[in-house]
Formats: sequence, C-alpha cells, structure tokens
Amino acid sequence: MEYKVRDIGLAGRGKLQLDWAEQHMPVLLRIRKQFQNEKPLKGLRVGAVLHVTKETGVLMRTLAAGGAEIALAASNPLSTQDDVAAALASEGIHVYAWRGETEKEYYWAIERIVEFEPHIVLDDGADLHTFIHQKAEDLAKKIKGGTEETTTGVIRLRAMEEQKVLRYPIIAVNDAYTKYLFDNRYGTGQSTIDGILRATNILLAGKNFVVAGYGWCGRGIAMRARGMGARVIVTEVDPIRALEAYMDGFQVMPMAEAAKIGDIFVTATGNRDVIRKEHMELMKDGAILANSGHFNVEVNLNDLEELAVEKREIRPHVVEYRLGNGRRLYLLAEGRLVNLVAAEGHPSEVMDMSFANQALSVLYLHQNPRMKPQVYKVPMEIDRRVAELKLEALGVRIDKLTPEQEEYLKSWTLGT
Ligand code: 9W4
Repeated sequence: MEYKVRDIGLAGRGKLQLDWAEQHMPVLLRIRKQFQNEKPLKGLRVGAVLHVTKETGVLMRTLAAGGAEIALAASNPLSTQDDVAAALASEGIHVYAWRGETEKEYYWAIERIVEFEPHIVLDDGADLHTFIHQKAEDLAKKIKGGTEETTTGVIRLRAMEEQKVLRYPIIAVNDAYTKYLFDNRYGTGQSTIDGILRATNILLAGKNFVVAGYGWCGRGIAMRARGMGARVIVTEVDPIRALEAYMDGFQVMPMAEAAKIGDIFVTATGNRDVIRKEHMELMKDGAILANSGHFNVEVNLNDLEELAVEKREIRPHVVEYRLGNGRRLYLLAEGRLVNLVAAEGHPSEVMDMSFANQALSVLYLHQNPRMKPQVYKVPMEIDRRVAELKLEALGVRIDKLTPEQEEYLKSWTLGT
C-alpha cells in the first residue's frame, strides 16, 4: 500500500498549508537547495514517526529533495493535519496517518514504517524506536541510526542505552541548543497565549495572569503575557528559579495567595496537582484555568469535578464549572496542552530550527555509518550551522574574532 490518509482530495488545501509554512522556514529551504543540488540521500529509505503537520511536511519535502524515499506515520493519534497528510501522499511520500486514529490504527501505521525497512528512523516520543527494539529486532540490526525530537523520547532512549539494549545510534535533536533554547520559550510561550486567546477572546491587558513554574515554558509564557499588558504573577517551588522570576520583575507568591487574585492561571511545571481543591475554592468568579505542561495532570480535574454542581461547554475548548459556592471557573482544552488543542503548536519559524537539526542529523548519520549504538548530542558544527543559517535568513550579521583574540582566549600565561 502506497499510503493511507483520511481523504486524498484534501491535497490541494494541504499544499497551500505547506507553501505557507515554507515561507517561514528559510533554514530548511536553504538545506533543501543544497540537497537538491547534491542529492546526498539518494537511495536512502527514511522512516519517520512525527506529528503530521505542515512543518513536518516541509521537513519531508526537504529530505525528499535530497533523494530519500520516505514513509511517515503519526506520533500522536490526534495531531495529524489531514490536508497536509494528503498533500504529502500526493507528492509520493508513503503517509499512513489520519486525525483520530484508534490505538490499534496508530500501531498499524507504525508497522507500515517497519515494513518499509528504513535505513534511518526519525521519531518524536520514541514509540517507533521502542517498537523496533521490541518487535523488529532484525530490522534494528540493519538500521544505520535514528533521531529523537523530544525530551520524553530522549529519556526513554537514555534508559535503553544504560541497560545496553540500544541497537543503533540516536542523535538527540531535542538537546541541540538551536532547539531547546528556542522552542519552549518562544514557541510554547507564544502559542500558549495564542491558545488562550483563540479559546476565550479575552483582553489580557490589566489582568492578573498567574504562571505556575518558571522553566523555559513558564518564562516564555510570563514574558509574552507581560508584553500584552497583563500583571504577571509567578509561582515556584525552586528557590533559584523563584529568585530569577523575581529579578525578572515578576511578582512571586505561593499558589494559595495567587489563587485569590488571579484572573487567568496557566500551569507549566511538569508536575501534578499544581492547582487543586484548596486553590479552586479560593478563586474568583470567572477565573480561567489552562495547562501548558505535557500531561493533563497539572490541574486536578477530579477536584474540579467534585467541587462542581453544574458544568457546560460554553464555547469550543471552554468548559464552565459552577461550584457549590456559586462561583464559575472556566477550564480550557480539558486541561490538556492548550497551545496544541486550541492553537497550532509552535510557529513555523521555531520548528524551522528543530527540523533543520533533524535534516542535517539524517545526513550526518548517513555519512558516518560506524557510530556505536549510543545516544549522541547533535554535533556542535550542525547546531552552529543552523544558527548561522537562521541569522543569515534574518539578515543579521555578527562579528568574528581576530587572530589576536583567538590567541588571547587560548593563553593561560597572561594574568593580572
Ligand atoms: N498535538 C496534539 C496532541 C493532542 C491533541 C480536541 C481533545 C506536538 C508537537 C508538535 O501533540 C501534538 N489533542 C487534541 S488536538 C491535539 C494535538 N484534542 C482535540 O479534543 C483532544 C503536537 C510539533 N509541531 C508544532 O508544534 C508545530 N508543528 C509541529 O510539527 C505538533 C503537534
């Protein structure tokens, strides 16, 4: 079977999406041009399990331009853009993905990738890598290498490396500077605000906006909320991060205090029960709750259900809970990632850098066939190249060290 998508008739619409994303992904376009000229991936079969989005489509087109044959399945049953899947299928990529797959269908699609016998495998969350290691050991021996896009996936793969069961080298794209320093802060930061605004259409100016957690996501969200005129409050459990938030100019206080005055609450901690019964009971009528952390455990949904006497969906992605005390709380996106459910995830400009690391890592694995089965960082030359290409595309020039400066930095004899 060449492909399986929801409706191949959606291809025209999908191409428009891909063309739009391409406008905002100049680094991948530069790499594509180089690939087109040199065809360095000729004869290579690439198997990918990624979110089938317009940005992923631009990466697929880039690898195809290098001469690779590609099979693509979804890395989440709900994240596929059906029009993009159709467009890619119409361009000769073996796509097995549609929005709303059952668990069985999800693994059926992953099996199609295995059947394709890829030389190199790209993954987001490590479901493909673990599937190959558990159910396709013969293939694992033949694979030249793989990449992994996310923190969660890299953690799983490092555990496999430690237990000495990893069978092929993995490049951890997630850990590239040009990925992790940008996507959580600028990508999640902006798209979380975007999700809240699309779902609610509220004014942020003058609102008390509470951000739980001051990691990269929390920083980005706080920074952007402030930019729109909100009065931002940060809650933290880590004293160093709390101090950073304070010196960045945010109010810092415990959730039990913030709960009484917040208009909007966003969790971005990676932990559970960040907003729970004791906080909900203190909240003002009309308070809005959203989550931007990976799992939907940061707002305790059981507590919310227990406190509520009535509940209704008041608009898409907004559920109103009327509590016993008469106040109304509004939960966005069922407590799931609001930036993905109510908006479109990271903007293309951010994915440009992550996926440029993916494209160059595929080339690196292809050109370095004797790497040991370990988890590797993205080579520094790739990371720097991605930053250079992005700066170039932005028209930003930077300085170069003089030979004297290079020498000065290397010398240890010059003292005070
Ligand atoms: N998308 C996603 C996941 C769950 C989900 C309404 C409730 C992650 C990274 C990238 O996980 C992703 N659940 C939904 S919609 C939805 C979407 N609903 C619908 O009912 C459940 C996901 C990476 N990425 C970007 O961020 C931008 N381009 C990309 O490739 C994509 C999607």
